[in-house]
Amino acid sequence: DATDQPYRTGYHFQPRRNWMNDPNGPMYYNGVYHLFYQYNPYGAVWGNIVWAHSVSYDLINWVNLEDAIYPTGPFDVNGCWSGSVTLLPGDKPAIFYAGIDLKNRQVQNIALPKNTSDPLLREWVKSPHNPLITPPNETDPNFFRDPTTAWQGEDMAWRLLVGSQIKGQGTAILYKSIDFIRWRMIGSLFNSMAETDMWECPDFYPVSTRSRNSLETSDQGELTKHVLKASFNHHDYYVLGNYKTKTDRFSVENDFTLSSSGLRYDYGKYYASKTFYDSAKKRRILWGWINESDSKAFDNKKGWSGLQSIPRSVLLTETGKQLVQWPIKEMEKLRAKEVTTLSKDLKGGSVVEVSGITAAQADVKVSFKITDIAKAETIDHNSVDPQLLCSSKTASVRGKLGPFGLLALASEDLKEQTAIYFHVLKKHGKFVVLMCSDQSRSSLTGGLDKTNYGGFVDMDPRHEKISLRSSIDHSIVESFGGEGKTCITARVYPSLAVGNRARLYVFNNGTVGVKISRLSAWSMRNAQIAPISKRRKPK
Ligand code: DQQ
Repeated sequence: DATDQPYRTGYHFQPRRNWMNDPNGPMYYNGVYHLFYQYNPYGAVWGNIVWAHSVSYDLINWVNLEDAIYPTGPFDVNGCWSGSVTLLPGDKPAIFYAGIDLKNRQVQNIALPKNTSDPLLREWVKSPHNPLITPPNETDPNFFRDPTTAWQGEDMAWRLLVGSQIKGQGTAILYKSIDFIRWRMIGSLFNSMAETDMWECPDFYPVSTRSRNSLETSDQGELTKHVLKASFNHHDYYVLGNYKTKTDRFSVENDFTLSSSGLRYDYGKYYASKTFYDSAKKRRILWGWINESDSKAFDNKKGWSGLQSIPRSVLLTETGKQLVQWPIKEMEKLRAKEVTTLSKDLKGGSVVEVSGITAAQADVKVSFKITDIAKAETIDHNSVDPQLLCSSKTASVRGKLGPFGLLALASEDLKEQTAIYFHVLKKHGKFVVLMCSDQSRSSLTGGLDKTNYGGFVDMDPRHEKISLRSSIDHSIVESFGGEGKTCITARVYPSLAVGNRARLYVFNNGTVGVKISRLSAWSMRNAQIAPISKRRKPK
């Protein structure tokens, strides 16, 4: 009931109760989308980890099935951690996952469908060869997990990566196999100069440099780049580079950059993500785990913890320098009532309500036109970390060209608000667009993590409109700046701006006016997530 559970979402994927973390082995198979995820069947905190399993025809509405993978043998008795699906020739899905074995070592195991003619693939059988990959001597057995989807080279051999840490440095180890059973270690795929924690949940896939087509994981056309994503230090970082299976060498264009001026999928809360190739719609889809920013005690009280992001399609930008992400088209089926404003001046110092929609469960798109760019404030210090800039230039600090944007999940008196906004600044003679998500006033409740997030949007505000899409869903706001070039996700727990008391505003707290070219906002319907049909009895 919504009054008891004001923070449960309407159109994000979440189980009915308990803890959820990483998305695992997403796939499209025989007309059905599958999502597995790290799940604690017995509580709202991390522990007792199994692979829960849900299926969907449209990636929006889901049916929860029985847990697919849970501890059964010495190779996974202490937990079934993250992993991926590979579609083997003859269209046979194989799950590769990290098992925590009897000695608490991390080992890599396989599970196969019991019966591939079951359209829902409800039962999975562990391979008699488990464990297939055990930690090599040079790695700590506590840092060896999260196998990727495997890809096939020109030599027909399979490759996959396992996340790891060697001598205190995060890395991904490449393995090769002819038969998908015996795996040989090749070595680190790439040695980063960035000093990081262990690389969790690596993901490695090709993107086309030419078209808006997506590529299957083994695709090796000429016009491709490869994306390597790794999760560490609380974020999902990626690099782009060239990779060919002939040499298995990955030559990168950039290195992981720890500051928020580097490439990240999302500059807010977003972790342990994974992509898959959707052969039905020929696109690559990204799922990410959005964790809570409240306390464990609060999670126990509400009985659940963790969301999945809206599935996003991923492509390379036209410049080829970064990725763009966009909520999958199917999301728009949930749009109900729409309100639209065209060509409107937004004077400096104004706050205008967007009324007529359900502001706690909405989708909003707005684009701003800058008419007086000469007024942009200059920032000339050398190292500008956008996230730090956003924590000093909050939504309530008066600027010049900015802050302007949206106040989501706001109370009528504006005491509570999650502000997603832009600043146009001049840095070393060039115009830059800063995007921020300011949680500092998101709730009157104490004990919450209200860190502000930020990133730059790679665009030219002299010629392009500055666009923002925010998908608002009770306790989550996923924002896409510059048509998906810069994404920021926030988790918030307002105390006043709850349910039909929540409001949405467009604001400009700069001294200079900007123009709203177009603003459209929609009420969003609920996605259907049907209850579990049958679950194993608690231990
Ligand atoms: N979560 C899993 C691990 C992974 C981590 C355990 C990332 O396999 O490294 O639940 O959130």
